[in-house]
Amino acid sequence: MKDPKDRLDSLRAGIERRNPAQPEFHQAVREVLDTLAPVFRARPEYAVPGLVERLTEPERQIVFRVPWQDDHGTVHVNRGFRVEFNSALGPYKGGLRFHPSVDIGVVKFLGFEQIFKNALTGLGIGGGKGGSDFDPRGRSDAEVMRFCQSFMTELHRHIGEHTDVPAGDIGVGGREIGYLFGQYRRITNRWEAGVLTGKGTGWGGSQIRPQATGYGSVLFAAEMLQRQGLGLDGRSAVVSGSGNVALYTIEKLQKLGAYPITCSDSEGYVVDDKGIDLDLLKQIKEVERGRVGAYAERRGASARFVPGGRVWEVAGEVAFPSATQNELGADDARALIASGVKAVSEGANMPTTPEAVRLFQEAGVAFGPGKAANAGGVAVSALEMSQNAARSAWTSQRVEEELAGIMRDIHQVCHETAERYGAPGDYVTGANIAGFERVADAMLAQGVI
Ligand code: NDP
Ligand code: 2IT
Repeated sequence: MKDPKDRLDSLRAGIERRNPAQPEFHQAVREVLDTLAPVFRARPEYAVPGLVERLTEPERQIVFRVPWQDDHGTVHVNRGFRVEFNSALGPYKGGLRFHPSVDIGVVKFLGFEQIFKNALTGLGIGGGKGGSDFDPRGRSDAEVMRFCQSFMTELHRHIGEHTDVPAGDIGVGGREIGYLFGQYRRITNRWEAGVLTGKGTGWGGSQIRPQATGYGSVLFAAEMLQRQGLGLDGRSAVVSGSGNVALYTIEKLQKLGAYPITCSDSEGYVVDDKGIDLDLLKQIKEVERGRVGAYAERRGASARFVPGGRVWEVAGEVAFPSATQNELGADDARALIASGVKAVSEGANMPTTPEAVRLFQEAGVAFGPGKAANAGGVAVSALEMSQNAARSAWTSQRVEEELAGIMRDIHQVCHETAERYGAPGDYVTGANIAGFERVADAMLAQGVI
């Protein structure tokens, strides 16, 4: 029999041939397949022909036209996507991303990651992702509303509380979920709260959902540090991004006594020697929808804005890439390692390039991959679905406790799985294999579909 490593390599080559011009999808697939050889050796039942082929081929891919009119009456045409990747463990679940860089390859990479992440939560959710190349930046509320209504006019026929449950991601937050939910309700004439998550708390949303991804990423970092006998208290932290995930990463770090000193957007980064003033940053980002450059202008002498730079130039003991894919490369990793970084927790999806991951691991830096470290967001989405199904609303305290328990469990299963397969401390291998085992077991039990 062919060695599993050779077989996985030739499967990967075939996947790349069949899906040309999708570099992010190739990267996400490769990162998973490169860690699976030990599990194929130990458990030959996974080596059945067709399993990996099915796992890497979405169950359904929907691409549609989204026409809308701006405030001047000009018509724009965007492209909408929903990739329903795998429903072996539950309804497709995953966010919607509105960003000009979105194409089918990006949505497929995110959907593929989501399968394993959602499996790690243990909450019975399959993997999916969607979005559009629409750029919400600089658009009025009315324009965003018309875009969301047009997007949902097509999407509504594909989703449902037992079928596919979208949520937010880059460019999609509470405002967009509101407009999307309104249009879904109008078209279907149903109060079907569980069709979307990330809703407002007054109309079916869960407490702590906006905070959950960032909070969870910090909790995951705390677990990794604890394994090394270390804590977060008093540690300097570098955080990238200034959106939903970054803001609540900073908030949780401050609550746990750490000292976040950076944030960023696509124009550059801010470093604040006194530590980020979160009220000011939230005012600029959440209320004014402004840029981080404005933070430095208003904060005074302790902060400066570095146009075009990357936060990883700043020394920090813990690092939280929380903006977008491939934002932390090999040179950035070398700089962080030289500055003495102890742990890296991926709040974003695939923000660290494969070479940078390898450098961190070789240097003995605890590295939490996104599919484990940022799973708190989708986990609380699943808790929102539970509350919707029971027509109940949990307290913040209850949701926070559940989130903490889920992040602890995810850390534990990743750690144990890595040890079991001879890779102690390698959370990438642990997360990929633990997620894979859960999905593969369900797929094998449910037959060739
Ligand atoms: P937001 O839209 O709230 O914020 C995105 C942030 O990342 C902004 O600061 C944005 O800057 C920056 N950014 C986005 N694209 C780029 C780019 N191409 N280059 C440089 N900076 C960029 O999104 P979220 O905070 O929700 O998402 C951040 C990351 O976290 C994404 O990878 C997402 O997939 C992941 N994630 C999100 C979850 C959630 O619950 N929201 C759950 C799990 C993961 P700018 O405004 O200049 O574009
Ligand atoms: O990448 C992600 O996990 C998300 N954007 C959240 C998905 C969700 O369904 O809450």
